[in-house]
Amino acid sequence: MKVGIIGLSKAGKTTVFNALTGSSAQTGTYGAQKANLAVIKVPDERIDYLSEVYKPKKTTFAEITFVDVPGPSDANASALGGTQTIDLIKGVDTLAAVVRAFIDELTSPGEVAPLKDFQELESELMVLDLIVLEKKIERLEKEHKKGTEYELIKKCKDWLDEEKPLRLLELDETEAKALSGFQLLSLKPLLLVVNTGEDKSADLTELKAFAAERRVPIIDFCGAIEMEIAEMAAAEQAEFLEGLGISESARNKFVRAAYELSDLISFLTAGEDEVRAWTVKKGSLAPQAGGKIHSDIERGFIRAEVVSFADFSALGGMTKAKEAGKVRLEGKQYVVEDGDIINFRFNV
Ligand SMILES: Nc1nc2c(ncn2[C@@H]2O[C@H](COP(=O)(O)OP(=O)(O)OP(=O)(O)O)[C@@H](O)[C@H]2O)c(=O)[nH]1
Ligand SMILES: [Mg+2]
Repeated sequence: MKVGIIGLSKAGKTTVFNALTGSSAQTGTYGAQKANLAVIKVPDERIDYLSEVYKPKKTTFAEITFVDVPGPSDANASALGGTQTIDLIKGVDTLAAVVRAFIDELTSPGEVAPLKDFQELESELMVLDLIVLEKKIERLEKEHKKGTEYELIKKCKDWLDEEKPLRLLELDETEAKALSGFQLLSLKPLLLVVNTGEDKSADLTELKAFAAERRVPIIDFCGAIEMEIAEMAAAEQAEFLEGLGISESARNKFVRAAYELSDLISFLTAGEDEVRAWTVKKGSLAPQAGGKIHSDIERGFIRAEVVSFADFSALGGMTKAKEAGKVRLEGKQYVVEDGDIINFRFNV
């Protein structure tokens, strides 16, 4: 999964990027034109457990790539800056919108208005989509191609004209597929990250109500504090979080929300060579899931040997799980579930 961090100038995008990834990209660099990139391992206690059991040569966690887009070079410019920035966010699967709710006259002066900022950001995503769709409509009209694609694009344009993001438009599978090539921004899953500041004094009631209406999940944390914690060694991190009364790190909060939002689940493979987590869409069938590992598995799929992690850990390993009849043989129509430990049988 690739996540793009967007937000108005000085919202704390780079600070949040550091908090989520443990990077130390420079913050407060007004008008920096460089994007920051980092890959994190998705924390997964099931993988930790399986590694203890199998002692594999290699342990591989699922990964998330974060892109922190540069803020606009000019305070009056649009929130998302220039073409380069827009191209960067077109390539991501999920958007994380950072809004400023911290009050700090020195580092980020001006009114603290998280709802207004979020609305501004969202309008900008919608306007960018409108530009793309209008161009396409014009071309199709010129070529006299007023078929189903034209109708679909018209429907999207009308929706945007009512100032509603495309993610709220009901689309069937064929329509969603037809639109995927346009990389429409307001269609991407969007997660709202409220950068609360140290004292959490900003009122978020209106913002929360609006986000709920727009079906945008919210997480909130203080970017500055979480950034400092993310730079510490793991053992120290836990201690600091507890000391500050923070129940869960920003990274863990974020990962959970992003998986839920994007309808993603993990299945696991375990053996002496490697213990590994794989990310798939909820509802994936066993052969598709196997295809994540290798296209041969999908092509030559025979059966999947499946045991849930819950059964595996409760019974204490594969042998015990087999004895208890908890290892199932599943066919092509099996819908993979989160936490399934799978061994694929295939033949090519
Ligand atoms: N007090 C306080 N300051 C913060 C917090 N988060 C960010 N800042 C400060 O706000 C300023 C802007 O933060 P950045 O993370 O650079 O913001 P940005 O959105 O990446 O900025 P641009 O990329 O220039 O648009 C920096 O000086 C940060 O130190 C916070 O939670 N509390
Ligand atoms: Mg920045």
